[in-house]
Order: sequence, then structure tokens, then C-alpha cells
Amino acid sequence: MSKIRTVAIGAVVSTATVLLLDTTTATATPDRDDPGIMSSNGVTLAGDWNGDGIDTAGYYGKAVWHLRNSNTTGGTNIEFQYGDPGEAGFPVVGDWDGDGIDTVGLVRGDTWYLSNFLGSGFADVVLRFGDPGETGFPVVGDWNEDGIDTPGLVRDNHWFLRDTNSTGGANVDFTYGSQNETGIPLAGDWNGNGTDSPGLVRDGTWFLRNANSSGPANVSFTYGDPWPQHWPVTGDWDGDETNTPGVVDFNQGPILWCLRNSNTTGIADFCFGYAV
Ligand SMILES: [Ca+2]
Ligand SMILES: [Ca+2]
Ligand SMILES: [Ca+2]
Ligand SMILES: [Ca+2]
Repeated sequence: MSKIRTVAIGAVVSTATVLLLDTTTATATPDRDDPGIMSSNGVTLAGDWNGDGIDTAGYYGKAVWHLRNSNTTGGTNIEFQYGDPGEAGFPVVGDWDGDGIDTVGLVRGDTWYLSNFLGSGFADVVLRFGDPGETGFPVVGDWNEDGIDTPGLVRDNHWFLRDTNSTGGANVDFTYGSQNETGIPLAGDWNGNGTDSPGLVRDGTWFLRNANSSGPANVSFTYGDPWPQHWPVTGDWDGDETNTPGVVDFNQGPILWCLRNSNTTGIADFCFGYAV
């Protein structure tokens, strides 16, 4: 049994919350404890919440998950608490059981609490990965093309990937990026080959690699403005099984998501306001 207790809440009152990320230290090397990323005001995440093959917007703040099933202007479709009040865990999403639906998780130190459904309750899987007091940036992906998303950790330019949702060490590790890397790490299937692999977003430039091995970017392009203007997200916005970029502007009310369907330099294919 997990240590995650949640309170079943039927409806969180949705108000016109003013979202203010603390950006004072956001230009530092990405760190999950950086308040510019994991502020008290939350973080955005994208996933396929309904199994239709399209990743859509999500927002996590104060242990409450707010998920939307279409990339269109509007409000939350699914809302629940998963995590504790005052939750300090880092939110992650993935298809932990391979059923085609992305669900949620929290990473506290080296312990990952994964849930296989979108609602309040106990963790379905609890695993340990990394060091006690782990500070690596959590990433999630299907590293081995078996249809199951599993954990990864990024410490500076060292990537550590595990292929199963169980306690243990990295199955694969490699370096990607620069020493003292300042890019924000993301993982995705950039070329549609079925395997998620690393990406870094550094000052509005996306550096994507198509293999989980040391080496340079295979693709790079510019999209969006440097954080703290735009927080990068990735997803398969059009269902072609390729991950492409998005940016979220927290300075807009409601939060403005602008998504692009190709891994090339260019402007957004579409934008929408997501009111949490
Ligand atoms: Ca979907
Ligand atoms: Ca699933
Ligand atoms: Ca996998
Ligand atoms: Ca796509």
C-alpha cells in the first residue's frame, strides 16, 4: 500500500484562479525543486486521458489534477485530487499499464507513486528509482517500445532510464546535452518509431535525439520563447504517433497553450486558452 492518501472530492470549486509562477529562479539549471518549475501554483502536463490517441492539456497544482480531453478553449473535463495537501512530490504522467490511457504519478525523492486510473485513491504501483534525496528531473517514456511508460531521471546531462515500473536501477544510461545543462528535459517519440527518446529545450531551441544513447541532437529547431515566457510541453496533438512541441504561457489568463504538429521551426498550428 502506498503512503499516498487522497481525499475523495467530488468537485473542486473552479474559480478564475490567477496563475502566477514564481519565475525568479527559473533560469537556473532545471531542478524539480526549482520554484520556477514546481511552484505552489502548479505545472502543466499533457497526456492522452481518454485513449483516443490525442494528447491533451493537463494542469497539476496543490495535489489536484485538472485534465482536459480536447485541445480547444474551455475548462476541465476531469478533476481529482491525487497527492496530499502540501504535496511536495513532482507530478508525472504516463501509460504505466499499457492500456492506452495516460494516468498520473508523483515522485517524492526516489519513490514513484503511480496510479492507473484518473481519480483519487491509493497508488497502484510504488517503486524506488534513483538515490535517496534524489534531485534528478523526472522524465517518463516508453524507452523500449513495449507500450508501457516507465521512469527516467535527468541529472545535469546524465540520463538514467528504467524499462519497468518496479524498484531497481537504470537499464540504460547515457549523456545528452551539455555539462551544466540549462535546457529543460522532455521525452517523446520524435520520429514515430515507437520509442521515446530525449529532448532538451534551451532558450526556445528544441534539441531532439531519436535514440537512447549518447550523441548529438538529430533534429533541432526553434519554437516558442525562452522560459519564463513559455514552458515547453510535448505530445501527440494530431494522433500520428509522433510527439511534437508545445508551449504554455502562464502569463496569460487563462493559461495559453500553443501547439505545433511538426518538429520544425515555425509558428503554432493552433492555440487555445485552458481555464483551470
Ligand atoms: Ca486523448
Ligand atoms: Ca494506462
Ligand atoms: Ca516501455
Ligand atoms: Ca503528432
